[in-house]
Amino acid sequence: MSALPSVDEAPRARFRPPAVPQVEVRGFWGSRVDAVADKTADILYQRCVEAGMLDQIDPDRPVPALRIPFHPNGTVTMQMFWDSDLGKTIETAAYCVYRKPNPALEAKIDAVIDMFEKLQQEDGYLSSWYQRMEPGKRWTNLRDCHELYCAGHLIEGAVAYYQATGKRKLLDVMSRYADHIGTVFGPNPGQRKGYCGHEELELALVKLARVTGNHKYMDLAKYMVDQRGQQPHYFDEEAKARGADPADYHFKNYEYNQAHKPVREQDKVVGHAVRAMYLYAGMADVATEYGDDDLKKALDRLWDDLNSKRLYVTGGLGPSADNEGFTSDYDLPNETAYAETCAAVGLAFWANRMLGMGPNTRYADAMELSLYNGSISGLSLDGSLFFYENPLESRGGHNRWKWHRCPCCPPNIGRMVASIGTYMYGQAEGEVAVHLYCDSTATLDIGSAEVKLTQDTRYPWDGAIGITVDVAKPTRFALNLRIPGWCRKATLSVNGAPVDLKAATEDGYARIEREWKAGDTVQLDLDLAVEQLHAHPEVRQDVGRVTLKRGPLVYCLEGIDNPLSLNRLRVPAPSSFTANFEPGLLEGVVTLAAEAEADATGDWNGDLYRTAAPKTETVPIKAVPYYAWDNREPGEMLVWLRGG
Ligand code: FUB
Ligand code: ZN
Repeated sequence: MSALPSVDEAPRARFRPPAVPQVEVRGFWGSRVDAVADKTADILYQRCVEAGMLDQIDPDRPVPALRIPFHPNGTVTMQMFWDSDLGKTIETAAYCVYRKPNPALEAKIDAVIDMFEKLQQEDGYLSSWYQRMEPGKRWTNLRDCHELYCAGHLIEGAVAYYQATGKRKLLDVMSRYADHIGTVFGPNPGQRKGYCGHEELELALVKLARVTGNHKYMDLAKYMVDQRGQQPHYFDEEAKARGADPADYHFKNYEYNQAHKPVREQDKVVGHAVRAMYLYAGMADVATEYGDDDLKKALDRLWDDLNSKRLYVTGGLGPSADNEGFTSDYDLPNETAYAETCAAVGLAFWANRMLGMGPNTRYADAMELSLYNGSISGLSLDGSLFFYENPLESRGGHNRWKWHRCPCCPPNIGRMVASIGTYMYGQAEGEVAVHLYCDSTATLDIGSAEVKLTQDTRYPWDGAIGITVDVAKPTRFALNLRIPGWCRKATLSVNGAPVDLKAATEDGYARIEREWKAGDTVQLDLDLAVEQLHAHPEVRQDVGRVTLKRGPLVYCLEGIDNPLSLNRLRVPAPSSFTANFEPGLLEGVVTLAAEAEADATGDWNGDLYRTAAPKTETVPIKAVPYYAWDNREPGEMLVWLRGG
């Protein structure tokens, strides 16, 4: 379905993700996708309606009153990015109706698309906020008002809806809008030298270019990436043009939106976490498509900064609610962690796009970490309730909610889960890569042929992975299989013959290039040992504490499974833990059980303080995967446990 534009100068293989219809997902992620298809997709639509979004986009209805008051700074209301919430809802619905036909939902989405089509202006412009709520103000405040961000999410929705249903109305609408944006913004005389304060359009334009085969959208994405942070600063000029003082900015400097300097000079992940992740994802797409090593170098500096100093062990990120983002190095508070669901989803976007430049498990490890932990923690197991913040410790008061005034996270986690198959594989000229293991069947495009790969596995509960190859005729290609960075012991065989993993592995991927025949089999066994992780000593909140991890899953203790207040417990050595699959618990999870030590309280006789150290007692403890917490009765939760 997709026409991949080629850029002749690009020196290396470009790995593009398969479209959702190319991957049939079963197993662990299959049941997550089913929850989204069965529940979340309808809920998202319904909540958007209840919020009043359709009143804003439907040109046949009277212009509605403002439903969400402006922020005290006077420039922003969450209502101005309702188009983005609808864009993500359309995207989620697209993937879901492909997986499980849902004619009622599809009809509702078709009606929403009709509204957008009707709303679109002659020149292609499309924004329910600026056309209906703030007419005459378009392109006056890109810094704050999410105008191009909304365009980006509607483009992503359009691409998904086309790929999943074959219906191209929204794709045509959004192509016209992108054409319009391309006339307004760009390097030529008379064009605005702008870009959005909330990144998103960049990565969306790459998707649009890939699906339409129209390279000008890619060029526009590249332009916006490279224009960011240049002088004279667009946000300053734009503020002056609307009669505002550029210094009168709520966030004081442009680190908040990663526009403090040109992106190729940036080396610290700063500011608003979701914005940062979306920008880096767009940059990685551009670096992939243009074979741009200079941009990749900047991305690798940013990658190292995030991964060595600013990332939660769960793959969550952005500790502070003040800027919804980053603070200082090693500042990773647990109980107050903001760690927005969208930010972890954004990290999966970024990591996935770094893999466009070639398989490398440093990126896939982080993608897997955020997917299995800090992202899906944001969605209840049944697909009906959500987290915005994903703390690593709770006294019991942090619980899932039905909706949020700022509903960015529910459709973000919805679309990510429903499109999970696209993260599992990469396809390039003569090559395929398996980034994630999950029971699934993928039909991949290697240029000259189609390759079908069927994974048979219970991963992440079990590390045994069988892969069967299917090709129409014997075909030479390279199969790149990820050996996760966390795995201490792995074995690999092809058609029963062992492969020397050390010799075959580069950047954490075993590369097997040969002529493959239908029925060839690969067996990969990954050891899933229980491990204890320690944090860098500068992370003050985690000193003396450990986290339990098994394979890609980070574990936590919940009050409901444990006899004492969680901070009284001290965990024993990793080898003392037994891993048990419990089919009836939390939709089937491997739990970790051990005997822990605890500070006894029986002999305190009403004292609050005393000179004698507490006595020690032994108690059984049980840990569950972090993503599954708060799916039972509310209670305590702890990721960083006191070490033994
Ligand atoms: O501003 C749009 C979205 O709302 C951001 O990505 C989230 O952090 C939330 O502020
Ligand atoms: Zn969010």
